[in-house]
Amino acid sequence: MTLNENDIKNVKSLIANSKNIAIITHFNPDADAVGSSIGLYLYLKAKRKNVNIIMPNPFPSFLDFFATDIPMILGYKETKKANDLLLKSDIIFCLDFNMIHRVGNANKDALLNSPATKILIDHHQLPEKHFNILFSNPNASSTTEVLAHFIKALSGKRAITFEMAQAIYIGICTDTGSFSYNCNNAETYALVSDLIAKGVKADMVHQEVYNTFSENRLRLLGYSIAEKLKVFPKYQAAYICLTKEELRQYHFQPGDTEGLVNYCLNLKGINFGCLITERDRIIRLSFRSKVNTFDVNQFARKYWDGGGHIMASGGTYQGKLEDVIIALEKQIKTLKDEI
Ligand SMILES: [Mn+2]
Repeated sequence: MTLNENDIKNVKSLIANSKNIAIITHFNPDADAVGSSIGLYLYLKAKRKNVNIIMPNPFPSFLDFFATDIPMILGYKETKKANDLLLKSDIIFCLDFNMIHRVGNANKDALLNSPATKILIDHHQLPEKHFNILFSNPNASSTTEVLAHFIKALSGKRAITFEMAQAIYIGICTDTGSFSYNCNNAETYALVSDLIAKGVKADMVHQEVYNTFSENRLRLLGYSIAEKLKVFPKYQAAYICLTKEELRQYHFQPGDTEGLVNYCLNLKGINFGCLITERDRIIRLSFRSKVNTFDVNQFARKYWDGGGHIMASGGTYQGKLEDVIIALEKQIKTLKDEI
């Protein structure tokens, strides 16, 4: 991956001349968001910069094993502090999102209005125009992969420490579903090889990330598949819908439905999967598709006020769950013609 040389030069001098740097990522941060924030934080700290991570809301607890020692400001809770930091920063690094509103309502205006230079490091398609310098590569497996190349371009391979390597690896590993999609690029594996050489224990990371379910989470998974999976073979589609009440019964914690949507695609002949979850004030939808079938980024943009990647996207709806189901089933029936 080659990053624009002028942009790198520019960023190098911006960092050298900066006093305050903020790092912000998207609301409901996933492992790539957290990994890239921590990787960049550690890099800037090593350069003795005054840097703060603003996490819009808490990240899933399975990431605690590598993230607990890193100070973070919770944007939705410590809103004033977070927004003051955004407004007085010289540089704001925006990681793993392509639209300002993805940071959440508490921080989006401060981010938008901040006079700081906004530097995007990301892998989502079609970033908004509000960013000043972009390192955006939709072909990359993850934001942490782009970040690794960014750090290398600025300071060389040796600047990546073990802790940074681990954070980078976690982003790649989770955003590719443990190397099962978005990972046909030899360069990704060359990077992973470097990360392993830095001391990353891939087996240990895998255990921490995938084998730390609570009993409730595992039972919710079983229930979702046994009772809630709806399959439309004729339309190559399947979905799972979980109500607020069902989530409550299984003592839902953030992250508990992570990966659940992928089970729809375990079915032969099913190329489109969706998970609907009814939250407190909003209904969330996640979409997945198999390689070379449907473009769920377009689907989410068109119908559900969302977006993401070709094979993984999400959207939201404010209103009744029944209406979501009626609309989705209708859309499923026209999938082939429309996408
Ligand atoms: Mn990502």
